[in-house]
Amino acid sequence: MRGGHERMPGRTWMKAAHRGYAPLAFTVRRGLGMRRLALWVLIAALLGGLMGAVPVSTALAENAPVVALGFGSNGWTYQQVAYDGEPGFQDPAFDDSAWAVGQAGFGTTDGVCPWNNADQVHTAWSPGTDMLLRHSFTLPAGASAVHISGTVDNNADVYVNGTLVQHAESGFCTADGINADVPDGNIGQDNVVAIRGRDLGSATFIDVQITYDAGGGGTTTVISHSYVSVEYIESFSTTRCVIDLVTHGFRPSAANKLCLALRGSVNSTPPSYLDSSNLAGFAATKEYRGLMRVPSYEVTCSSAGQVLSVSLHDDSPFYASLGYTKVPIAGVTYQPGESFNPQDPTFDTGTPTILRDPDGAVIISYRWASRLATFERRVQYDISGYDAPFIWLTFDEKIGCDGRQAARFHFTDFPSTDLYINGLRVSHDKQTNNIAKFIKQGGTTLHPPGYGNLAFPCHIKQFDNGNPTPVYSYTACQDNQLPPGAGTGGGGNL
Ligand SMILES: [Ca+2]
Repeated sequence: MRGGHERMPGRTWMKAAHRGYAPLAFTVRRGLGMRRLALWVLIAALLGGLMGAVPVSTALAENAPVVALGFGSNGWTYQQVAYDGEPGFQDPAFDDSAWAVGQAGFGTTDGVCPWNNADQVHTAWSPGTDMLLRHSFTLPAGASAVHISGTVDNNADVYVNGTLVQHAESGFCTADGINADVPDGNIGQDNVVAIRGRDLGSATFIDVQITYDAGGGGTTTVISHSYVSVEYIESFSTTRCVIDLVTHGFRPSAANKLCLALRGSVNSTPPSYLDSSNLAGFAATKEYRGLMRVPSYEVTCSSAGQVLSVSLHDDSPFYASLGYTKVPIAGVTYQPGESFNPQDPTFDTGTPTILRDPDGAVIISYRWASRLATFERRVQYDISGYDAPFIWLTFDEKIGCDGRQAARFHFTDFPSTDLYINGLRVSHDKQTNNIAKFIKQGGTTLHPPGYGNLAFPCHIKQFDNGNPTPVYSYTACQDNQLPPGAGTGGGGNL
């Protein structure tokens, strides 16, 4: 399965995950045991496809400063002048070819201050003069937070690329008086530091180092899109429902009761825009059977294309709800949908799985399954002899260090499902009219809460790079056919 995650042309990108779906594409005629096996195969295949992947730390690593020019460096060009001599020496283009070249620190070795000794002073600087120093230094692309630190006796004007970044007055034997942050806008790859050290008498000394933050050095950041899915029951024809049920073997009285109850639990239509700004408000209406929001993530990659970290880009975290059964008795009440987690703990965990793929990508996955509230489910069973199946949705997203993104949704054909990207509704799949088929998927055994049958797989939709038009859209359940390419790794290019 690893092969499916290697860097490859779009069509087969993350095809291993697609193969993982294939075993779920079974037919109505297969039994419960086969369906459970198929689901197990699905999950095993998905996990198998991610073998070698490891959890990603959600904390950005702190990067230690990198030394661009150390204390005691060689290669300084220098000239000792009278106070204010050689104006313009700080210009990067200044011609210092006639200057001497020496090693820092510069100063006296008379032992006046702790650094006035031959260990730290390598080039002489006479008291009562200005010491002009120049040194070039190179930074990698993406370097930031350049910092100059050091000690001077007595004063110093510090320039980077001709711009004054600090005027230091250190007094007498004061260490670390040079402490300058260089604005990122002042630096490039090739830079010149120029310093006018000024001594006011007695001992002299100056030595500095230059550091930078390589945290951004060569790294790239990919911001993922956010996604929302909503399941809800749309209005439908009760007559057509009854005909469908009776045609499929339900007693007319049972068909009538079931269709009326279902008709009474129709939800309002979800908003056309749904994102973090209005998600909580919509969630509070309880007018849905399932609701999930996958937030935007920030993926930082090394220059070599490997994921360094994943963090939440949004101010809103991941959200998932199993929705509510709307019960129109004595007004309207909303009963929480049943979770599939007791039967399969990989569902409804509340937290998406975030894995780092060896090919330089992040895979974010979540799956939930929800069923009629327990009491209402027992009522349905008493009326019809069928338990209710779990509706479900699986979400898999791949965010590549190369900037490519893909998100795939796999979900049932009942109820209706709307999908949103960055708040905008991009997809609407109306619930099937074949309600009898859906109900029968629950099987003729009344299961305990949290256990039972998953509804059949149906819709597969994949969106690439936030594009509202799916690159892959397939409905397999209407005629119980396999998706194209199922079992061969074909299909979409997640
Ligand atoms: Ca002095």
